[in-house]
Amino acid sequence: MELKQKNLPQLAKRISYPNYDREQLKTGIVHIGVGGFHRSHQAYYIHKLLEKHGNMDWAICGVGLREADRNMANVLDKQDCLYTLVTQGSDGKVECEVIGAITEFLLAIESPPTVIAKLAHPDTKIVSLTITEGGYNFNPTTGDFNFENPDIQHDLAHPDDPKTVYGYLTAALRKRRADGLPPFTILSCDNIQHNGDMIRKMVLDFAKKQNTELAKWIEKKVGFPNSMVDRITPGTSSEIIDYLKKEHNLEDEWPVVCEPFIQWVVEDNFSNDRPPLEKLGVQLVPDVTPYEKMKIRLLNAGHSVLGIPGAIHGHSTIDACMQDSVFSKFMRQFMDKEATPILGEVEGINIEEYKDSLEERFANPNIKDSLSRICSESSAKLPKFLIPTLRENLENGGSIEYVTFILAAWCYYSDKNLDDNGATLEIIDVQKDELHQAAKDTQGNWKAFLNLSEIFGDLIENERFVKEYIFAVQAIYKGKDVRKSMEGLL
Ligand code: CS2
Repeated sequence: MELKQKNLPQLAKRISYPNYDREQLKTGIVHIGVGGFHRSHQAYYIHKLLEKHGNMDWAICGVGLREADRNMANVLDKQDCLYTLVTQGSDGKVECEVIGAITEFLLAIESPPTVIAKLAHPDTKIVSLTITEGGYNFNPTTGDFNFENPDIQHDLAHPDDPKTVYGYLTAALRKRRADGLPPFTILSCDNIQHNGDMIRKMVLDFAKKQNTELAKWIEKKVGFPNSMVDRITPGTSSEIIDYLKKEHNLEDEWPVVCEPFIQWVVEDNFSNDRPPLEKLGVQLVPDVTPYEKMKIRLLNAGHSVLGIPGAIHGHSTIDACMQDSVFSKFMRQFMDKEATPILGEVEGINIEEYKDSLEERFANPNIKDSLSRICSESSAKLPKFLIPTLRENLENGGSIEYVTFILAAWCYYSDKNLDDNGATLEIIDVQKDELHQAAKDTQGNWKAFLNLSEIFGDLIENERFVKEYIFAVQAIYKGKDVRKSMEGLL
């Protein structure tokens, strides 16, 4: 049976589906960047709101800005924007729910004016984003907005026919202002510390170039709450599509798998109405800083710490790394010795328990979170997840050997494209070629990779770090066994 609104009543009892009238919903949220994570996290919270609290104003309209979003557009179009969320517990418990919170999806390249009109519609109160760590268009060394990006140049020249998120947001805000409407809140849900402050700075930098009056209005009126989001969501595998077909006679072309754990901590700084998120267990706090730092520096960093050497060793998933005691010990020591000392107190959270819970979540054998997903776009992730920890420890005289080892392993990974068994590694990174170029001279010049100043800044001038880095990179290249080199640090 195809997943469609009209077929829902025929679903097997074991699958729950929206009990609310989707026809009656209003779109309060436009979300840019609908992938697995948005569908397992924010859309799930909103689904619960619609289901339990009968609040009909908060349906989501998804927007895809890239050609690559066409698949999502096609699938959601066929399935009345419905999809199945399959929650996999570590005890083998599986829960399947059809989520109905997304009611519309717009592929921006098909019709920019339709997207601008949707964003500028009076019902739209929030524009949320998951555009990935690399999607913010800033120069990692200076932190400034990158005006050299040709799409940005295009958007400045064609304000009514934009391509980038900045072009869309400002076009819609301009229209709202002209129409006498209040602005929407811009809510970033990416794994970037101070994600709200970051998107605010970028939007304002862009808007100032375009229209100073508009920029002033945005500065005064638009709320950009910082938020911390969390739910491990691996890529969708063909196994799960087959499972739904076989077990439940349900044909869903793009279901989402996730873990049971879910968390959202948001600053209560909305410039327009917001849904009563507190009723759903979302934590609304005055300052999200300690939570986001804790999550990014432990969970996201922990993923990269397992993922990069794990891929080189030949592991294929995070849970496989966790079953390997060298990897799980290495990760815990990284957390204990390098990440924890710089975190400080997090109100209401016991960091030791938090780390224990991360170990359990990572070890969930039913979440086959692939290392190719974890290692993808490391050039955008590591400057957010790991390098700040290194810098802070360099400043404080703290331990740096674990982070440094991972950066050295990343060099090897970018250079060789091979795992320790000789199998080719699939590297997914927009900077793949630059990374390879920098890494390939390592054996003639052990520091070569550190010349990537966009990523490493001035670290190549730090004597203590460079010494540690050369030690690690030589051990990895000469030892030809990354696992053994890790063992040497335990
Ligand atoms: C992962 C995240 O992309 C990554 O490297 O660490 O996607 C992680 O699974 C989520 O942030 C969990 O909330």
